[in-house]
Amino acid sequence: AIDVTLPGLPLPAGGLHPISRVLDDLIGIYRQMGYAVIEGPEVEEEHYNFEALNVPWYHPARDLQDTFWLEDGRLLRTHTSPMQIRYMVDHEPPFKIVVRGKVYRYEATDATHEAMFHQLEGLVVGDGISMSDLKGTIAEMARGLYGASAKARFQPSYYPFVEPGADFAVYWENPRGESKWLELGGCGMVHPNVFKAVDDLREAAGKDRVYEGKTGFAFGLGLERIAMLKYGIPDIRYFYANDPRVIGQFRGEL
Ligand code: TYR
Repeated sequence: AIDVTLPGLPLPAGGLHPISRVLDDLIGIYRQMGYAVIEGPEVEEEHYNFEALNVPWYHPARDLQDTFWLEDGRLLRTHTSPMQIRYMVDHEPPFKIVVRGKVYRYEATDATHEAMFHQLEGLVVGDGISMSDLKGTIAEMARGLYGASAKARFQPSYYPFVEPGADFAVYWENPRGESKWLELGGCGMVHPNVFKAVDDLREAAGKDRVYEGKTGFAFGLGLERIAMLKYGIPDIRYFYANDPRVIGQFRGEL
């Protein structure tokens, strides 16, 4: 006989991958600031991944070693920045967007490098957008991630698609009271050559040139480092090895 009053067995539950969790946190922070969230193609045209972003053929970032090329001349995007171009060709300012997605680099893997990883890219374009708007935005993200006392720091850096450009770090304190500056990503003011490349593409598509004279900022960061630190995951390769001893720890907490 069946005792229908016995409690049932728990159903096996899935769980969100640590990268999904970090992404959800970040997207929540940016939605609160009024950003739209978009995605784009992982197979990309060379022109969008490089030239239109002011990365000429002779730039070291173009080193063929870093890029997965397809036989038809397209490539796996090396960053989410080509979506800056695609979005601006299709939309007029003002706007605030973040782009989420996978990116690919042809390089040896080790504890901190994977051939595929995730980025979140931001782009804000309008009139009179300044570097202090950018800094306030990154500081707001830092507070959203690490609490009200979190700080953000900028250091001058170079990316062809911004001028001036910077790397940003956030001050991070863990529950044990240990703290350090965590380098998260790059950012800067959108380079005029990028706006020009966008207007050229728009003109070729029969659209108005609306970007020359606008101002904007952009930023890009990787999600894996944030997740490694947050969840104490020592090796980036663990995220995608599908080892149940790792991902099983994220079960049942949807
Ligand atoms: N695309 C850069 C990278 O992958 C990150 C970045 C994004 C830097 C936007 C600056 C910027 O404005 O390394």
